[in-house]
Amino acid sequence: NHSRRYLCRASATHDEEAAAKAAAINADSGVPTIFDKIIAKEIPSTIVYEDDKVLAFKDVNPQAPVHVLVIPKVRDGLTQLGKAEPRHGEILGQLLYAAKIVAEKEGIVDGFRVVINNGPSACQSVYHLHLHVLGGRQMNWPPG
Ligand code: TR5
Repeated sequence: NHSRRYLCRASATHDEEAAAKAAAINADSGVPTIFDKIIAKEIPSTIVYEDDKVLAFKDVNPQAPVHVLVIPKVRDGLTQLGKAEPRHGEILGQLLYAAKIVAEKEGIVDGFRVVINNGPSACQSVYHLHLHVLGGRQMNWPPG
């Protein structure tokens, strides 16, 4: 449905029209993203956890007192969860386990939320799979 409007909050503006355009521009094109530069440490980030397969760093625009992104160091086609294939099973498990380690390190293991935004209608803006680990406040339900 190409006439659909995506009501995602853009980082630079809250204007809905600009956000809709940003969502369309950010649709999955398979090109490298800003996260590759974070993995390569060409762009600084506050790393919370790292191993050979996974990197976890603080979100630059936090939506909760704790907001950490957990990403695979090698994207291997995982621009979004919807592109997952059987070969991705191991890294998907490693990402989820890393989310738990992050929650422990950040002191929120008793109450935290893990979110994956998949595609424009879920307001995905970076097309390199990432788990949001959120906590440090009461999380509400349903999410927006
Ligand atoms: O919207 P989705 O689910 O795709 O999540 C992407 C997340 O990446 C957002 O929560 C952004 O705030 C976050 N983000 C974007 C950039 C960035 C970042 N987190 C840490 N460091 C960042 N840098 C250096 N640059 C970004 N463009």
